[in-house]
Amino acid sequence: MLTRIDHIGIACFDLDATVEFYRATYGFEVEHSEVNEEQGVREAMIRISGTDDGGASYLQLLEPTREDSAVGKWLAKNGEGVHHIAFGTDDVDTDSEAVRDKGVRVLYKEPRHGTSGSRITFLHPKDCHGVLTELVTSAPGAPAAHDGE
Ligand code: CMX
Ligand code: CO
Repeated sequence: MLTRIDHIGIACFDLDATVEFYRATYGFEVEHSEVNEEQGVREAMIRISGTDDGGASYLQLLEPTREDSAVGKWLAKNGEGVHHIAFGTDDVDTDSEAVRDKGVRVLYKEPRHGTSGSRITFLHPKDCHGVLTELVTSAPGAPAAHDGE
């Protein structure tokens, strides 16, 4: 079951400058950052709040590591801005199959590696009224998908 907004993905040209904007303007701090080579991103997770199911909501700031990545291509076309939304679930396998059965294109046959050992998949934006939609399940034992390290 999809229980929360896990994060909103925001594409940016300069991760450090964007992190600094969120810190200086709102006081938000980075909880976790990493490079995900498969996705072609350098990313920083900014925690916004906890939720009643033990998870949390984040902004996922994304800087491309290569021009031909999903975020690199999107930035070249659109400039900076909101790139995707991610719903949190405790069972991304079941939920992505259920969505697939409803005729929505799920981009990966099996969920792939996401932030902090989470498992992620994406739904095609053209089947979701223009919104690239991610489904994410936290790593086992993690209270939230993106516990700081
Ligand atoms: N939001 C809404 N629409 C989008 C979009 C986005 N983020 N990205 C692409 N589109 C639209 C394009 O505007 C285009 O529409 P038009 O044909 O009307 O112009 C159409 O989808 C095809 O776009 P494209 O530029 O040709 O790009 P591709 O088809 O090569 O790739 C997609 C699109 C969604 C398949 C690809 O971005 C993808 O695989 N995304 C999933 C992976 C990802 O985004 N990883 C980064 C985040 C990692 C993380 O969250 O951890
Ligand atoms: Co994401």
